[in-house]
Amino acid sequence: MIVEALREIVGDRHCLTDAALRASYETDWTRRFSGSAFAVVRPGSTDEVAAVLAACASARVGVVPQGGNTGLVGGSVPRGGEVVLSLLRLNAVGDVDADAGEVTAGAGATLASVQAAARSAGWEVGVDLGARDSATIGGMVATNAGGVNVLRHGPMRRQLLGFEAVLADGTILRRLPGMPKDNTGYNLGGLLAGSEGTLAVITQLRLRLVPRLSHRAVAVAGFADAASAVAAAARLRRELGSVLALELFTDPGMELVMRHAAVAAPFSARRPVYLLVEVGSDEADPTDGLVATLETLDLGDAAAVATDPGGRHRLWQLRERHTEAVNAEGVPHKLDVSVPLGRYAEMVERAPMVVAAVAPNARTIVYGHVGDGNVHVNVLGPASEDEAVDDAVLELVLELGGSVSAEHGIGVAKVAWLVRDRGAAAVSAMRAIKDAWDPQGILNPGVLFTPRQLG
Ligand code: FAD
Ligand code: 2HG
Ligand code: ZN
Repeated sequence: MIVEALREIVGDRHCLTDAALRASYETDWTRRFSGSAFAVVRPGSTDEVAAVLAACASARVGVVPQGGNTGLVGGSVPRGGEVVLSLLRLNAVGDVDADAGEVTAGAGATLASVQAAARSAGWEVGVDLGARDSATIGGMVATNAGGVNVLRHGPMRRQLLGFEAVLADGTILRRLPGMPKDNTGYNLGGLLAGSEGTLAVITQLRLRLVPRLSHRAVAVAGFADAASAVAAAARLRRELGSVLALELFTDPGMELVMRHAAVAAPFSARRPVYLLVEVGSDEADPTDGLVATLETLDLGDAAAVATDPGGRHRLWQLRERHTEAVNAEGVPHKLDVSVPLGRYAEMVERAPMVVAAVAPNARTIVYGHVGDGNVHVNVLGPASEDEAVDDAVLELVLELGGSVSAEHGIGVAKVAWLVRDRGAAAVSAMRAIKDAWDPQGILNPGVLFTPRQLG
């Protein structure tokens, strides 16, 4: 019955029940999380999304919203028996308002497509990340994605000026004009940022844009240990107002990237820890300032600077292709966490140790957005369902006063840790919001909270 209703709404071609056609929607990017969907539906308009949700609500069928399926915490794939609602057909990117620096995009538009539109009008999107060709604007708001420019422009929530979304019962909420000042009660769009598909299905977004920079330079520098790299990062940030990105990676990670992504080393010397820094300005060229600060760091021949687009891209590949290189080695356990900057070096040094204590044969690769205190701990070796290494790393994060999720979200991967991190009162306040917006619990059951029986 429900399948017939869904076919009627989206058309036969966009209601997939055949196992082979559903497969790519059922497994996540890491291959750690998967489940079978009752059906995959691909609506082509907001009205169709509303009708799909109303049909699923009356049939009491769970719904998993899905954008580019690049999420890394298992929130975009079914747990078993839900309808996957793919937003990829809602991919229109509207005209950029070049005076206001704003754009409206469909939830299914990729970040790369919105970046292209923004650039052609002389603007830039404030958030950038390695999955730009597949990650969607809707998924990025749903996860409140961070990426490499948070220290300059903030995460997705900060880019949000308006939204359109559909509630679990099919009601459409719309507030799209995009006004930087709009104090008319609760900020419902802000609430959707980071809601991971549990409150509503986002269908359109209005984003603020940021100015395009005329000068950019990227440097990679090598250090003897994490503490000196973190100290250098703090100094670069303090002394250079033009810092756009501050990233950290280690030699084992660079080794993997060179092997799997055919990227060349930045210089002949090898060091245990590397820092990537990008500066950018639309006024004076910041390259001289960057070089002058690097010279005071006593790096010897362990430094490389690039100002041309090709050279900058080559240096960025060393950091950006870690995720893909790790995936080429196996199915990783991913712990995306943040700690106060003063504990960052300790986190980088101790993460492999706490992993080794519970899984002596595991390999730990650490990298991250050091400018935001964000560490990505990747562990290869333990079986997907063995959570001992996850628990050991997250225990360390809480000991260091950090957050168990910096930018990827809770998904299904860290549900048990949400209450440990935020406390019972905060989680029950979240649950009250969830129950008010989605009383039957049909939206992304099992994400953020332990699942309840559908109402
Ligand atoms: P999906 O994976 O499809 O979904 C993610 C979550 O959002 C799910 O819970 C889903 O149900 C929900 N959702 C998706 N669309 C909607 C919608 N329209 N309405 C309601 N809920 C929805 N993340 C970062 O933060 N920073 C990074 O630097 C970064 N780099 C990455 C690099 C690589 C190579 C990869 C593979 C991933 C990276 N990620 C990063 C993770 C991922 O790209 C982000 O989480 C991204 O925001 C997910 O977008 P998506 O469209 O793929 O969403
Ligand atoms: C990144 O910063 C992404 O590259 C992915 O957030 C992190 O692979 C990861 O663990
Ligand atoms: Zn990241």
